[in-house]
Amino acid sequence: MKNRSFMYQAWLGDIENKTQTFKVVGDSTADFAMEECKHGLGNLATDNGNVTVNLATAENLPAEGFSIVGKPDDITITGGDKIGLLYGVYKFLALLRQNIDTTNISLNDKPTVDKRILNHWDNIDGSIERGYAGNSLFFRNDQLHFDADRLRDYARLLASVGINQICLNNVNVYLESAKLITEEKLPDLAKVADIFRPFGIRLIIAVHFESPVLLGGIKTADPLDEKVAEWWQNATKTVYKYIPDLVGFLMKADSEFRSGPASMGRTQAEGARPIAKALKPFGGVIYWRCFIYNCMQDWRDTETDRPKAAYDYFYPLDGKFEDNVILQVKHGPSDFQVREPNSPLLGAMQHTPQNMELQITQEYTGQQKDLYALAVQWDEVLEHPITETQTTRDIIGTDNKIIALSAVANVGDDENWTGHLLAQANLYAFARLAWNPKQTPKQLTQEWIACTFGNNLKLLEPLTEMILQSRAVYEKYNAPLGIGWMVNIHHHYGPSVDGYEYMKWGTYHRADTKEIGVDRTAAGTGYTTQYQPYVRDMYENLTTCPQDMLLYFHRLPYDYKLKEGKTLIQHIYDTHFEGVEGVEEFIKTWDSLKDFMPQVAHESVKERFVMQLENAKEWRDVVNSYFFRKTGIADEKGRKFYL
Ligand code: GCW
Repeated sequence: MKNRSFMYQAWLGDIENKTQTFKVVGDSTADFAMEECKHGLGNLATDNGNVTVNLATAENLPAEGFSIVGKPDDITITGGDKIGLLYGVYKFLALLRQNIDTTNISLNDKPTVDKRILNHWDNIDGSIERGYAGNSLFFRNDQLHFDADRLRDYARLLASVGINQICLNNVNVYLESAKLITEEKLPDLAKVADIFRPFGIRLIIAVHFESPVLLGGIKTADPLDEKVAEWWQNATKTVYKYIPDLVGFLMKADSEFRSGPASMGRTQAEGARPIAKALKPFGGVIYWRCFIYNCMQDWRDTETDRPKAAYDYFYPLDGKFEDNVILQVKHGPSDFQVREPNSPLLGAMQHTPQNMELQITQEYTGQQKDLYALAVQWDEVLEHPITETQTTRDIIGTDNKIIALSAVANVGDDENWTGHLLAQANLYAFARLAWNPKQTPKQLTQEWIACTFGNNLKLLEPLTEMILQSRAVYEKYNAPLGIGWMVNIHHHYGPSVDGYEYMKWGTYHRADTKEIGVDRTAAGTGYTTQYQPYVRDMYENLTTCPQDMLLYFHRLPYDYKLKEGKTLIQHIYDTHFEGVEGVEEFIKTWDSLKDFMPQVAHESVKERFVMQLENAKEWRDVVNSYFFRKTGIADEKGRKFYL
């Protein structure tokens, strides 16, 4: 069972501590925290343990915050409230897991952001949109369907890293999932809420804009129609009867064939209003997604530029939303690509709170077959400037512009939760960043490794290094210099340079025999002008535009000389060879780590690396051959291209 529990429990697995046993005691507020503490300690928790663990709450600490004070024979964990205490307990267990001495320890912690959210894209039939780790933990055959024990483990896993809100159903809501806000499905949904509640995790429900029509039989979903407003009020009342602590709703409207206010000639602010008003008496919020663009573009149309869309739609509406509407903005203006700038909408609005959306599930980043350290990418997202003196990280926090962080989950019912065992590090990193966005990718990666595999330096150092490099390696064999896409259509795994080039989704690289890239400067599509002056100028200017985003902002000839003196085309050839070599190195490193973990863990990751190597080679060969044929420019190193 040890191996299974290793895979299943992830970083909350068994603690081996040879010198200490623990007697857990607590005041009346500590009941659940005590249970969790004993559960985490396993055999080390006994009635006559040599270290006493005292659990209590105290009003002088902030909500969700905690302190841990250690003495040789006793540890006192105090929470600002029950949940803070629970977080303190998990922190203590994590310290033990990492073999960190808790004698004489003294620490205080509290979250920077009070809305730390996971969005599942689970369909009610049990499948998962962009899911790479099995089927849904929550749904089957148009019903809620779950293993309560496993859900409790999942709740524990999430609470142990501080997640406190979760949306179970996909933002693409269809008829059956629309019914989650009706009496037909609410009793079962309430059971899930009951499982998550003691862990401090509250539910969000993704809703359908046309609900009044689909579920209420009303002729229109026009947000200005009184019957529509009344319908939302009644529906919301019913929902809160079953789940009184529901966070609120999540809406994807007017996006990728989902209906919304625009189709009725209304603005997004008008569209959100009746729903926001219905939620208000219950303290509920609505997360309103900003992922809106024209997905019916003609590739010959060079005026329309997809990255401009969200800003164009939403910026003029600043101040027009109800105060319980939180705009959910994807971090980049494209769509979770390997490399893109931050959305100019982030931080631009003065009167409208925002929720920055990240994607943990690896849709464009290797689909949990390829290793990809999202923490590295997110660090860049957080460092992205808003002005000369302010970064995105600076505007995150409960009293700031970005008041919430959310991410699309990478979890399914696979034994190890995430398909690729090492992809757990991404889930871990997101949650810890939502708790404290100041943590570095290295800290987060090391912590996850130490919690999962132990802190033997012979494992910790090479594995940390490998994980941290994985983003760069993946990027090398993918679409070059920030141009994005070039993936197989629909499923988005593997290369197809022209896959989306002539389709309607607005994602064009526009490569011809001479040039590649999109001119998004003021002289081009004008996208750069959506940024504040400092950022606009940085991207506008070829010499200050970060090299890895050159083709996102500029259209350049293949013989354009990059900073290091290489031509653009040679850079493409070289990086694609280097990417494959990087994966070969990973495999060597991984092979050398065999003795530091259960066989089952080692083998499962090895299988993924074999797939990754195939993928990297295919990218190398397809991309290099494509550009060689298109340009006729030979590789300076005379290497053979496969195709
Ligand atoms: O680009 C798309 C993804 C869709 C997803 C959408 C979104 C849930 O390919 O699968 O739909 O983004 O974020 O709404």
